[in-house]
Amino acid sequence: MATPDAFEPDSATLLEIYRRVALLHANDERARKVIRSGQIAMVYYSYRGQEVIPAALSAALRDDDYLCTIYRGIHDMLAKGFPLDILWAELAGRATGSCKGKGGPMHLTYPEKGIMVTTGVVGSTMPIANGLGWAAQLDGTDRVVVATFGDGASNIGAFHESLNLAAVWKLPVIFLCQNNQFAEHTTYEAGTSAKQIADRAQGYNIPGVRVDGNDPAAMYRAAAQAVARARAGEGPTLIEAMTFRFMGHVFGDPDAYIPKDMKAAAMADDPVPKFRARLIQDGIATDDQLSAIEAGIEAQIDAAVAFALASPFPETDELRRDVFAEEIAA
Ligand SMILES: Cc1ncc(C[n+]2csc(CCOP(=O)(O)OP(=O)(O)O)c2C)c(N)n1
Repeated sequence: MATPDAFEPDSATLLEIYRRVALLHANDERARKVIRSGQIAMVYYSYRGQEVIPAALSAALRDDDYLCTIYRGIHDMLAKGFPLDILWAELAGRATGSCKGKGGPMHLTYPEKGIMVTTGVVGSTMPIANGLGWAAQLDGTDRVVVATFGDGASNIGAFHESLNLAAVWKLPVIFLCQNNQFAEHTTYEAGTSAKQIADRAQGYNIPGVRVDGNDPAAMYRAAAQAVARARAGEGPTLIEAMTFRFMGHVFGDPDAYIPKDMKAAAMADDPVPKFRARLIQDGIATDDQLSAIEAGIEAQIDAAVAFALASPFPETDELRRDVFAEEIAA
Protein backbone atom coordinates (compact mmCIF):
# COMPACT_ATOMS: atom_id res chain seq x y z
CA MET A 1 0.00 0.00 0.00
CA ALA A 2 1.30 3.49 -0.88
CA THR A 3 2.32 5.98 1.82
CA PRO A 4 -0.28 8.66 2.76
CA ASP A 5 1.69 11.32 0.80
CA ALA A 6 0.88 9.41 -2.38
CA PHE A 7 -2.74 10.47 -1.93
CA GLU A 8 -2.04 14.21 -1.73
CA PRO A 9 -3.24 15.95 -4.92
CA ASP A 10 -0.54 17.98 -6.68
CA SER A 11 -1.24 21.30 -8.45
CA ALA A 12 -1.98 19.65 -11.81
CA THR A 13 -4.48 17.29 -10.18
CA LEU A 14 -6.21 20.15 -8.35
CA LEU A 15 -6.49 22.09 -11.60
CA GLU A 16 -7.94 19.02 -13.33
CA ILE A 17 -10.43 18.61 -10.49
CA TYR A 18 -11.45 22.26 -10.97
CA ARG A 19 -11.91 21.73 -14.72
CA ARG A 20 -14.36 18.95 -13.89
CA VAL A 21 -16.09 21.02 -11.18
CA ALA A 22 -16.54 23.88 -13.67
CA LEU A 23 -18.02 21.48 -16.24
CA LEU A 24 -20.49 19.99 -13.76
CA HIS A 25 -21.46 23.42 -12.45
CA ALA A 26 -22.04 24.90 -15.90
CA ASN A 27 -23.95 21.85 -17.07
CA ASP A 28 -26.34 21.96 -14.13
CA GLU A 29 -26.96 25.69 -14.58
CA ARG A 30 -27.68 25.03 -18.26
CA ALA A 31 -30.00 22.09 -17.60
CA ARG A 32 -32.22 24.16 -15.33
CA LYS A 33 -32.18 27.06 -17.80
CA VAL A 34 -33.15 24.80 -20.71
CA ILE A 35 -36.04 23.27 -18.72
CA ARG A 36 -37.29 26.72 -17.69
CA SER A 37 -37.15 27.89 -21.31
CA GLY A 38 -39.35 24.96 -22.37
CA GLN A 39 -36.80 23.70 -24.91
CA ILE A 40 -36.49 20.29 -23.23
CA ALA A 41 -39.05 18.64 -20.93
CA MET A 42 -37.43 16.21 -18.51
CA VAL A 43 -37.43 15.07 -14.91
CA TYR A 44 -34.33 16.65 -13.46
CA TYR A 45 -32.55 16.02 -10.15
CA SER A 46 -30.10 18.86 -9.71
CA TYR A 47 -26.76 18.01 -8.11
CA ARG A 48 -25.87 21.69 -7.60
CA GLY A 49 -23.69 21.92 -4.48
CA GLN A 50 -22.31 18.36 -4.82
CA GLU A 51 -19.89 18.97 -7.72
CA VAL A 52 -16.61 18.50 -5.87
CA ILE A 53 -17.32 14.89 -4.86
CA PRO A 54 -17.29 13.23 -8.31
CA ALA A 55 -14.76 15.71 -9.69
CA ALA A 56 -12.22 14.65 -7.06
CA LEU A 57 -13.22 10.99 -7.14
CA SER A 58 -12.91 10.68 -10.91
CA ALA A 59 -9.43 12.21 -10.84
CA ALA A 60 -8.42 9.16 -8.78
CA LEU A 61 -10.01 6.64 -11.18
CA ARG A 62 -9.04 5.14 -14.53
CA ASP A 63 -11.25 5.19 -17.61
CA ASP A 64 -11.77 1.44 -17.36
CA ASP A 65 -12.95 1.58 -13.74
CA TYR A 66 -16.69 1.13 -13.34
CA LEU A 67 -19.31 3.55 -12.04
CA CYS A 68 -22.87 2.77 -10.93
CA THR A 69 -24.86 5.90 -10.18
CA ILE A 70 -28.34 7.23 -9.48
CA TYR A 71 -30.99 9.62 -10.84
CA ARG A 72 -29.03 12.50 -9.21
CA GLY A 73 -25.86 11.35 -10.94
CA ILE A 74 -25.26 13.38 -14.06
CA HIS A 75 -22.37 15.01 -12.18
CA ASP A 76 -20.85 11.55 -11.51
CA MET A 77 -21.13 10.65 -15.17
CA LEU A 78 -19.81 13.89 -16.64
CA ALA A 79 -16.84 13.77 -14.29
CA LYS A 80 -16.09 10.21 -15.50
CA GLY A 81 -16.14 11.37 -19.12
CA PHE A 82 -19.66 10.98 -20.48
CA PRO A 83 -19.55 12.86 -23.83
CA LEU A 84 -21.68 16.01 -23.70
CA ASP A 85 -23.36 15.67 -27.08
CA ILE A 86 -24.83 12.18 -26.57
CA LEU A 87 -25.68 13.06 -22.98
CA TRP A 88 -27.77 16.06 -24.03
CA ALA A 89 -29.34 14.11 -26.89
CA GLU A 90 -30.40 11.44 -24.39
CA LEU A 91 -31.75 14.05 -21.96
CA ALA A 92 -33.82 15.42 -24.84
CA GLY A 93 -35.03 11.92 -25.81
CA ARG A 94 -33.39 12.02 -29.26
CA ALA A 95 -32.32 9.08 -31.41
CA THR A 96 -28.69 10.27 -31.28
CA GLY A 97 -28.59 9.91 -27.49
CA SER A 98 -26.46 7.38 -25.62
CA CYS A 99 -29.49 5.06 -25.28
CA LYS A 100 -31.10 6.12 -28.59
CA GLY A 101 -33.44 8.45 -26.72
CA LYS A 102 -35.17 5.57 -24.95
CA GLY A 103 -33.54 5.92 -21.53
CA GLY A 104 -33.80 9.60 -20.74
CA PRO A 105 -32.18 11.33 -17.76
CA MET A 106 -32.71 8.45 -15.32
CA HIS A 107 -31.28 5.67 -17.49
CA LEU A 108 -27.96 6.89 -18.83
CA THR A 109 -25.09 4.55 -19.63
CA TYR A 110 -21.77 4.87 -21.42
CA PRO A 111 -19.78 1.65 -20.96
CA GLU A 112 -16.88 3.01 -23.05
CA LYS A 113 -15.95 5.10 -19.99
CA GLY A 114 -17.10 2.49 -17.46
CA ILE A 115 -20.43 4.24 -16.79
CA MET A 116 -22.46 1.07 -16.43
CA VAL A 117 -25.80 2.05 -14.93
CA THR A 118 -27.97 4.89 -13.71
CA THR A 119 -30.86 3.76 -11.58
CA GLY A 120 -33.95 5.35 -10.07
CA VAL A 121 -34.43 2.46 -7.64
CA VAL A 122 -33.00 3.74 -4.36
CA GLY A 123 -30.22 1.47 -3.04
CA SER A 124 -29.82 -0.56 -6.21
CA THR A 125 -26.40 0.68 -7.33
CA MET A 126 -24.69 -1.33 -4.60
CA PRO A 127 -25.55 -4.94 -5.51
CA ILE A 128 -24.90 -4.12 -9.17
CA ALA A 129 -21.48 -2.73 -8.23
CA ASN A 130 -20.75 -5.94 -6.32
CA GLY A 131 -21.54 -7.94 -9.45
CA LEU A 132 -19.16 -5.83 -11.52
CA GLY A 133 -16.54 -6.08 -8.78
CA TRP A 134 -16.88 -9.83 -8.66
CA ALA A 135 -16.55 -10.01 -12.45
CA ALA A 136 -13.39 -7.87 -12.29
CA GLN A 137 -12.01 -10.17 -9.61
CA LEU A 138 -12.83 -13.35 -11.59
CA ASP A 139 -11.32 -11.85 -14.74
CA GLY A 140 -8.11 -11.17 -12.82
CA THR A 141 -8.17 -7.43 -13.62
CA ASP A 142 -7.43 -4.66 -11.14
CA ARG A 143 -10.50 -2.64 -12.11
CA VAL A 144 -12.24 -0.77 -9.33
CA VAL A 145 -15.99 -0.18 -9.05
CA VAL A 146 -17.70 2.83 -7.45
CA ALA A 147 -21.31 2.71 -6.32
CA THR A 148 -22.66 6.14 -5.45
CA PHE A 149 -25.89 6.75 -3.54
CA GLY A 150 -27.54 9.18 -1.14
CA ASP A 151 -27.82 9.13 2.65
CA GLY A 152 -31.41 7.86 2.45
CA ALA A 153 -30.23 4.86 0.40
CA SER A 154 -28.06 3.70 3.30
CA ASN A 155 -31.27 2.64 5.06
CA ILE A 156 -32.21 0.20 2.30
CA GLY A 157 -31.55 -3.51 2.86
CA ALA A 158 -29.41 -3.76 -0.28
CA PHE A 159 -26.86 -1.37 1.29
CA HIS A 160 -26.31 -3.73 4.23
CA GLU A 161 -26.29 -6.91 2.14
CA SER A 162 -23.84 -5.38 -0.31
CA LEU A 163 -21.39 -4.14 2.30
CA ASN A 164 -21.44 -7.54 3.97
CA LEU A 165 -20.81 -9.55 0.80
CA ALA A 166 -18.21 -7.11 -0.53
CA ALA A 167 -16.35 -7.43 2.78
CA VAL A 168 -16.55 -11.25 2.84
CA TRP A 169 -15.36 -11.57 -0.77
CA LYS A 170 -12.94 -8.58 -0.59
CA LEU A 171 -14.56 -7.05 -3.65
CA PRO A 172 -12.87 -4.00 -5.25
CA VAL A 173 -15.88 -1.78 -4.57
CA ILE A 174 -16.03 1.75 -3.15
CA PHE A 175 -19.37 2.58 -1.56
CA LEU A 176 -19.62 6.34 -1.93
CA CYS A 177 -22.45 7.94 0.02
CA GLN A 178 -23.04 11.55 -1.04
CA ASN A 179 -24.63 12.72 2.20
CA ASN A 180 -26.55 15.85 1.19
CA GLN A 181 -28.45 15.62 4.49
CA PHE A 182 -31.88 15.00 2.96
CA ALA A 183 -33.67 12.08 1.37
CA GLU A 184 -36.68 12.72 -0.88
CA HIS A 185 -38.39 15.24 1.41
CA THR A 186 -37.08 13.84 4.68
CA THR A 187 -34.36 15.15 6.98
CA TYR A 188 -31.44 12.89 7.82
CA GLU A 189 -32.54 12.54 11.47
CA ALA A 190 -36.09 11.57 10.55
CA GLY A 191 -34.94 8.55 8.57
CA THR A 192 -31.50 7.46 9.75
CA SER A 193 -30.62 6.04 13.16
CA ALA A 194 -26.83 6.14 12.80
CA LYS A 195 -25.08 9.32 13.92
CA GLN A 196 -22.79 8.97 10.92
CA ILE A 197 -23.24 6.70 7.92
CA ALA A 198 -19.50 5.98 7.94
CA ASP A 199 -20.00 4.29 11.35
CA ARG A 200 -22.02 1.56 9.66
CA ALA A 201 -18.81 0.23 8.05
CA GLN A 202 -17.68 -1.05 11.45
CA GLY A 203 -20.51 -3.59 11.45
CA TYR A 204 -19.04 -5.10 8.30
CA ASN A 205 -15.41 -4.90 9.34
CA ILE A 206 -14.37 -2.52 6.55
CA PRO A 207 -12.93 1.03 6.69
CA GLY A 208 -15.56 3.76 7.02
CA VAL A 209 -14.36 7.27 6.22
CA ARG A 210 -16.27 10.51 6.74
CA VAL A 211 -14.93 13.39 4.70
CA ASP A 212 -15.90 16.94 3.76
CA GLY A 213 -17.07 16.21 0.22
CA ASN A 214 -16.91 19.90 -0.65
CA ASP A 215 -13.16 20.04 0.11
CA PRO A 216 -11.35 19.01 -3.11
CA ALA A 217 -8.08 17.90 -1.49
CA ALA A 218 -9.76 15.99 1.34
CA MET A 219 -12.17 14.31 -1.06
CA TYR A 220 -9.33 13.34 -3.41
CA ARG A 221 -7.28 11.88 -0.55
CA ALA A 222 -10.20 9.76 0.66
CA ALA A 223 -11.03 8.56 -2.85
CA ALA A 224 -7.43 7.83 -3.86
CA GLN A 225 -6.83 5.83 -0.69
CA ALA A 226 -9.99 3.74 -1.21
CA VAL A 227 -9.07 3.19 -4.87
CA ALA A 228 -5.55 2.02 -3.93
CA ARG A 229 -6.99 -0.37 -1.35
CA ALA A 230 -9.50 -1.83 -3.79
CA ARG A 231 -6.92 -2.14 -6.58
CA ALA A 232 -4.50 -3.93 -4.29
CA GLY A 233 -7.15 -6.58 -3.57
CA GLU A 234 -7.68 -5.42 0.02
CA GLY A 235 -11.43 -4.99 -0.37
CA PRO A 236 -14.14 -2.36 -0.07
CA THR A 237 -14.31 1.03 1.65
CA LEU A 238 -17.34 3.06 2.67
CA ILE A 239 -16.88 6.80 2.13
CA GLU A 240 -19.41 9.25 3.52
CA ALA A 241 -18.88 12.54 1.68
CA MET A 242 -20.64 15.41 3.45
CA THR A 243 -22.34 17.94 1.20
CA PHE A 244 -25.62 19.78 0.59
CA ARG A 245 -27.99 19.90 -2.35
CA PHE A 246 -28.92 23.48 -3.22
CA MET A 247 -31.97 22.88 -5.43
CA GLY A 248 -34.11 20.48 -3.42
CA HIS A 249 -35.01 16.94 -4.42
CA VAL A 250 -36.26 17.43 -7.97
CA PHE A 251 -36.64 20.41 -10.30
CA GLY A 252 -39.64 22.38 -9.04
CA ASP A 253 -39.34 21.22 -5.41
CA PRO A 254 -40.44 24.17 -3.21
CA ASP A 255 -38.05 22.97 -0.44
CA ALA A 256 -40.43 23.65 2.46
CA TYR A 257 -38.83 20.89 4.59
CA ILE A 258 -35.33 22.44 4.44
CA PRO A 259 -34.69 24.94 7.26
CA LYS A 260 -34.11 28.33 5.60
CA ASP A 261 -31.07 29.23 7.70
CA MET A 262 -29.46 25.86 6.95
CA LYS A 263 -29.90 26.35 3.22
CA ALA A 264 -28.69 29.95 3.34
CA ALA A 265 -25.55 28.94 5.24
CA ALA A 266 -24.79 26.10 2.79
CA MET A 267 -25.27 28.35 -0.23
CA ALA A 268 -23.09 31.07 1.28
CA ASP A 269 -20.38 28.40 1.47
CA ASP A 270 -20.82 27.34 -2.18
CA PRO A 271 -17.91 24.96 -2.92
CA VAL A 272 -17.49 26.06 -6.54
CA PRO A 273 -16.47 29.74 -6.12
CA LYS A 274 -14.63 28.75 -2.94
CA PHE A 275 -12.42 26.27 -4.84
CA ARG A 276 -11.89 28.79 -7.64
CA ALA A 277 -10.71 31.48 -5.20
CA ARG A 278 -8.45 28.97 -3.46
CA LEU A 279 -6.67 28.03 -6.68
CA ILE A 280 -5.94 31.68 -7.39
CA GLN A 281 -4.89 32.40 -3.81
CA ASP A 282 -2.50 29.42 -3.81
CA GLY A 283 -0.97 30.49 -7.14
CA ILE A 284 -2.12 27.32 -8.92
CA ALA A 285 -3.98 29.26 -11.62
CA THR A 286 -4.78 32.84 -12.56
CA ASP A 287 -8.25 34.32 -12.87
CA ASP A 288 -7.71 34.56 -16.65
CA GLN A 289 -6.72 30.90 -16.94
CA LEU A 290 -9.81 29.76 -15.05
CA SER A 291 -12.04 32.09 -17.08
CA ALA A 292 -10.63 30.58 -20.28
CA ILE A 293 -11.43 27.05 -19.00
CA GLU A 294 -14.98 28.16 -18.14
CA ALA A 295 -15.52 29.83 -21.52
CA GLY A 296 -14.37 26.66 -23.31
CA ILE A 297 -16.84 24.61 -21.29
CA GLU A 298 -19.73 26.98 -22.10
CA ALA A 299 -18.92 26.62 -25.80
CA GLN A 300 -18.92 22.81 -25.53
CA ILE A 301 -22.30 22.87 -23.78
CA ASP A 302 -23.70 25.27 -26.42
CA ALA A 303 -22.66 22.80 -29.13
CA ALA A 304 -24.07 19.79 -27.25
CA VAL A 305 -27.46 21.41 -26.64
CA ALA A 306 -27.65 22.51 -30.29
CA PHE A 307 -26.76 18.95 -31.42
CA ALA A 308 -29.49 17.50 -29.19
CA LEU A 309 -32.18 19.91 -30.31
CA ALA A 310 -31.32 19.38 -33.99
CA SER A 311 -31.49 15.57 -33.64
CA PRO A 312 -34.60 13.53 -34.54
CA PHE A 313 -36.77 11.67 -32.03
CA PRO A 314 -36.55 7.86 -32.27
CA GLU A 315 -38.86 6.07 -34.70
CA THR A 316 -41.68 4.03 -33.15
CA ASP A 317 -40.19 0.75 -34.45
CA GLU A 318 -37.26 1.38 -32.07
CA LEU A 319 -39.59 0.66 -29.14
CA ARG A 320 -39.09 -3.10 -29.30
CA ARG A 321 -35.36 -2.98 -30.00
CA ASP A 322 -32.69 -3.29 -27.23
CA VAL A 323 -35.28 -4.41 -24.69
CA PHE A 324 -34.46 -8.13 -24.70
CA ALA A 325 -31.55 -9.98 -26.31
CA GLU A 326 -33.78 -10.64 -29.29
CA GLU A 327 -35.90 -8.00 -30.93
CA ILE A 328 -39.61 -8.40 -30.15
CA ALA A 329 -41.70 -8.78 -33.27
CA ALA A 330 -44.22 -6.03 -33.97
C1 LIG B 1 -36.74 1.54 -3.64
C2 LIG B 1 -37.22 2.96 -3.74
N1 LIG B 1 -37.91 3.49 -2.72
C3 LIG B 1 -38.35 4.77 -2.79
C4 LIG B 1 -38.13 5.53 -3.90
C5 LIG B 1 -38.61 6.98 -3.97
N2 LIG B 1 -37.46 7.87 -3.79
C6 LIG B 1 -36.83 8.41 -4.84
S1 LIG B 1 -35.52 9.34 -4.40
C7 LIG B 1 -35.78 9.04 -2.78
C8 LIG B 1 -34.87 9.63 -1.73
C9 LIG B 1 -33.50 9.11 -1.73
O1 LIG B 1 -32.69 9.93 -0.92
P1 LIG B 1 -31.14 9.81 -0.86
O2 LIG B 1 -30.74 8.38 -0.97
O3 LIG B 1 -30.67 10.54 0.35
O4 LIG B 1 -30.60 10.54 -2.19
P2 LIG B 1 -30.76 12.05 -2.69
O5 LIG B 1 -32.00 12.05 -3.58
O6 LIG B 1 -30.87 12.97 -1.54
O7 LIG B 1 -29.53 12.34 -3.50
C10 LIG B 1 -36.88 8.21 -2.59
C11 LIG B 1 -37.38 7.75 -1.29
C12 LIG B 1 -37.41 4.94 -4.98
N3 LIG B 1 -37.14 5.61 -6.09
N4 LIG B 1 -36.94 3.66 -4.85
